[in-house]
Amino acid sequence: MQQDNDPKHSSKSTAERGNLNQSELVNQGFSDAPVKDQRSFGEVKGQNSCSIPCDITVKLLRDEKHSICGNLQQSLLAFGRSTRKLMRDVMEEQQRALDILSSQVTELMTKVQTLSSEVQRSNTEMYSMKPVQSHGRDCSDIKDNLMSVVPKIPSGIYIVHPENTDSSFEVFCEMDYMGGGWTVMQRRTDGLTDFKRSWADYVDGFGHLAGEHWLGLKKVFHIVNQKDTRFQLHIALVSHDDVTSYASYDDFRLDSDTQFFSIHLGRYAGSAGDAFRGYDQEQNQDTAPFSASDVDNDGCNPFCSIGNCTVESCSIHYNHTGWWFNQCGLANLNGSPEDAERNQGQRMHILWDTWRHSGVPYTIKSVTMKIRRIATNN
Ligand SMILES: [Ca+2]
Repeated sequence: MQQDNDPKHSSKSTAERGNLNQSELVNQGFSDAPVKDQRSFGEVKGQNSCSIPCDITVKLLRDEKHSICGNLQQSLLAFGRSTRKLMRDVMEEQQRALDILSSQVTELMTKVQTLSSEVQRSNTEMYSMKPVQSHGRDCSDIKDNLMSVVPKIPSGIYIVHPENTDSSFEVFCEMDYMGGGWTVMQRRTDGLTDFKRSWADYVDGFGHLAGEHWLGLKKVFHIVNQKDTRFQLHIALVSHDDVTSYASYDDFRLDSDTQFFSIHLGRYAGSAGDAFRGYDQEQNQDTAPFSASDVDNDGCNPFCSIGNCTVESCSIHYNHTGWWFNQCGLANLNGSPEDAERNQGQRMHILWDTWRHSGVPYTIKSVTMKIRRIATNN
């Protein structure tokens, strides 16, 4: 009680109360209560004890509030800055990774380009190894020229330059078969080359010389029309059950393109029958002009009756192949070697209808047409 009466003590406790009031008011200051209410609160509570004028307290509190808010704002700003920096760092890191990746891709692309140009270069070198000079006028001429120099002449692709022409071209020469010197003008073995071709293709030739091909009517014309030469034609056939046979003509030549490369054949010899001439004049293809699916010289005008079919175009009837058709006839060596069924009335297969076994035509799986010079007595 005595302590309470001590004015000093009393004033200290008043100050303490004032401090207490201040801290209470600080708590209040964080509330959104209007300043006016705070004043009335201070007035009520500190009517006898408030030593600091209330408006100063309010000002102090307001300043403190502003400083806390300022600090908060600063912290928020700093947080925002550090977040942005973090994001920037992450993005920079990703960009660096991307840069490394893209440079690796570029490096790989360069390597691929180098490799492909390397391959191209070696291919070019391989092709440029082929001789550019012609080896002779045709395969018989090459054989005659090389015979005294080389003990054994290999079969393969040679360059020929027939007499009285301004063109050189590649041909396949068979140097082993029946004495050699054969220029291959057609080969059908595996069905990998498409023989459904236009007139222009049959004139120029197509396929691969080492495999299936048609040398081309123009090139064959140049070879067989050289001065003081005669050519024989040899047709070698193999059946699906590996029986072999042949048909040979002791003279073979073609007319020029203005006569649609009409075929002219000499005497026949062989084991496969003379399918070029057939059994009667109507089937005879000797002297017939060449036909293709887009050039019709087949003698079916307006149409022929083949079996149960009415045929306007033998080429289309025979799977769009080119041949010296005459009312179609019994020969078409440009058919397919595949053992395929007849398709929609079309005849797909290689045809040499005079080659028969017990009256049934052989199914032919491969054929080669080759020509060779005949020694002339002039
Ligand atoms: Ca016709």
